[in-house]
Amino acid sequence: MPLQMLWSSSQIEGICAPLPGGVANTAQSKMLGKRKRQKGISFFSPCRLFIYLANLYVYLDSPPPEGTGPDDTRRIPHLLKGSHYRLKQTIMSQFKEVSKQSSLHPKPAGLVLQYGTAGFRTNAKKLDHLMFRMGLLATLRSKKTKATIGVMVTASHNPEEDNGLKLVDPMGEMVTPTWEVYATQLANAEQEDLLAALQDIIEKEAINMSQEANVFVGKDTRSSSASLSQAVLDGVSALGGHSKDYGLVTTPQLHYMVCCQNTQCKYGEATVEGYYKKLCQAFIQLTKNASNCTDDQKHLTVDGANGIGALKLREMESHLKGELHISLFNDGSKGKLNHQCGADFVKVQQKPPTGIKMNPGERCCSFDGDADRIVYHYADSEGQFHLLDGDKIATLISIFLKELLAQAGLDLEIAVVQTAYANGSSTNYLEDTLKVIVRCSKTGVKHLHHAAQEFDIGVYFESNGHGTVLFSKAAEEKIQQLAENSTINDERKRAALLLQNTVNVINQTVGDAISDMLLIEAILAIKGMTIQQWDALYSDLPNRQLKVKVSDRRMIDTTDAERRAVSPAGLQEAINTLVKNYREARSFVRPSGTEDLVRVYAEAETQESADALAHDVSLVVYRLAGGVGGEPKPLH
Ligand code: NG1
Ligand code: ZN
Repeated sequence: MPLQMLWSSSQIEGICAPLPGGVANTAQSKMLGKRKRQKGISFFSPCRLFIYLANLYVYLDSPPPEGTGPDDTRRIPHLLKGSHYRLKQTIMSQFKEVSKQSSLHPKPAGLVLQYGTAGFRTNAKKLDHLMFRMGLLATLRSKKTKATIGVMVTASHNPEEDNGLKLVDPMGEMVTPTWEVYATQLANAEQEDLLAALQDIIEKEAINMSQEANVFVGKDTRSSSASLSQAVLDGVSALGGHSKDYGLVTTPQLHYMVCCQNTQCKYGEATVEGYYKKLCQAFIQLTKNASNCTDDQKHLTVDGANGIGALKLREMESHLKGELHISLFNDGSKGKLNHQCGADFVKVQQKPPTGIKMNPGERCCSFDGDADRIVYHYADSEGQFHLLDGDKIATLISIFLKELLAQAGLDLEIAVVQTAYANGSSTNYLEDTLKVIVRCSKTGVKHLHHAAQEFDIGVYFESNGHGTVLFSKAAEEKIQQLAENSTINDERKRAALLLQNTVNVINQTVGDAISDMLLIEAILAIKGMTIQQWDALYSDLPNRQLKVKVSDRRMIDTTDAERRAVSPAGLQEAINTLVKNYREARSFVRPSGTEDLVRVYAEAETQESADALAHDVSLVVYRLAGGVGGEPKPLH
């Protein structure tokens, strides 16, 4: 029997029970040595051990029994070469269950899916097998990390007919990139190769299959989410994992639960009630510093995108104790999810959501379909629409934090992480006026989150409104110590307490529309600032985002945080030439990670120029990167 596996101590812990008849493999007996002998385990003679191993080797090395089809569980032992006998028994019974259950969640032959910028996303009808398999993968990830893992069933801002899935790692962050690759492999393994694909991951990651597994599952309000989340639960139970079904929750709420669970509730209580309590208490503490706030200023109109965020906001309202008056529209009672409303619609179309009543000058915000994004907006007295996107949110939060750090006398480094989509004016304002460090990362919150972790305080936001603030452990401790220090003056004390409550109101696991909304509302109240004053911090450069359909979007490869294209040949040079035709202009292209298309971004001094440049660049992409369908048409 090939003993190619090097046993890690955790694996040994998992399998240290003796084999039938007291057999232990040689590697194991050496490593366990004295400890096992003390427990009185008898060993076979070397000769009998050799015969036993030789028989096992022959058994495992023989071809699968004749006449067994791909789904026949009699093939399973042949996938398990090299594993320990006892462990093999465990895996065999689990694999039998997987094989049985997976036939109830068959993969449509030939379907290929990819774990993209924010998990899997496509038409809900194609996702049953994927959900089951991600239940399996989450169970393996939980065994590997010895922690609770999260699975969220949602397609965020996509149309109602779509669905998708995001995997959540132990601290509530997005799953690590190596496992995104496993997710894609497992999703695409044809039905007959599923067990081999599973075995491959188990071996590569040296997973101890007798380790307990725990998976938290949540879902959004899509009609397909109920059966799809059941498929995830089936996957978890097929591999013997434990699951907790949180039912309808926002994506950030599920991230929060996972983090609470794995920090033994240090981050908070792992219940929806616990989430409301923690955030609302911090909000109320913050707004105590806004004693002059009128009822008008406490009023906010919310566009719930007809999604889960609306439902959860209703649940939370009583915890706010009248400190925020919410008028909720697009609450899902009649409109369609994300249709003509929600953060993505408002940001991309640059217009107000439908289904909402807005008076001139009134503060309004829009959530996306799973409530991990938020943008603010208002109409002025002339009826002109104004959008305050993720860049403006990051700016407001950075100003607030910078002022508090100065008042508290705390020397903590603060940085803002953006993507290439950040409006040029916001970057200039942050660097030149506010004088904070600005970093540009690749699109997708996992990249921003990672970059923000390098600073004492990392404020990260995508322009589309997905973002949060991260405080390093050291920064949190300094803030905590200062807040508890009784010898400092009132100004420092007040600032320290405000910082402490800011840490508590923010969901540090991931961008969270509800938590961001509470922080923004508190900042505006404390500073006595109107939405118009906030908007006037800087003026956005006019910009335009377009989409181009191509035969294979992977043809486009980028570098420099996606700001320059390195392939196809000639594309970047062509973009550079076009940009020179406009003032204050910038443009870049990148393949989308959530849709099968290429995104084009352009900004310039005027809206006409931004639109014209975006169109010019779309044409170049169409011509050089294998555009499909008709040529892009000019916007005007
Ligand atoms: P893609 O499709 O990769 O551009 C979009 C957003 C991202 C991110 C993800 C996940 C833009 C330009 N892109 O990604 O920022 O939020 O969806 O939701 O908004
Ligand atoms: Zn979302």
